[in-house]
Amino acid sequence: MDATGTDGLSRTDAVERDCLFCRIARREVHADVLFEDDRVLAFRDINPQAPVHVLVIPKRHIGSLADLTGSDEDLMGHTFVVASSLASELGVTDGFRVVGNCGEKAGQSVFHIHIHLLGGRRFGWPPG
Ligand code: DGP
Repeated sequence: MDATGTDGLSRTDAVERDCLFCRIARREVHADVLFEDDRVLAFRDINPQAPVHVLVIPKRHIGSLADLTGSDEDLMGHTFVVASSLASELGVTDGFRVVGNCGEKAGQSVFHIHIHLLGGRRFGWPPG
């Protein structure tokens, strides 16, 4: 059990209340949702970097890839399978990229774990 703040919420509850992607998962913030089930949500990125740019998130709050533990294996496996299915549905299986930015130094700006599904154009390597 973590500490309770002056608002009576635990630190974890306060993080989940304020987290942008938790708020999208609760449908408090609008997003163009392409897929949803009990564990995962997929929606179009607000600032697309390719003709297809979808974010796939577990609904449960996990801050980043660095926070994963063995108990997240099924959930993250499912998240990748959803990304793969969406790549097929969106017609980009001839070439797509899945990206996970972990930490501010690697470009992570929203601290709720997500994978970017990018497709519909040619990609360079190495990434910037
Ligand atoms: P990253 O920088 O890897 O943490 O990716 C976060 C992505 O989230 C970034 O590509 C832009 C996207 N994003 C930020 N705010 C919103 C929002 O309110 N709605 C949607 N759909 N995407 C957002």
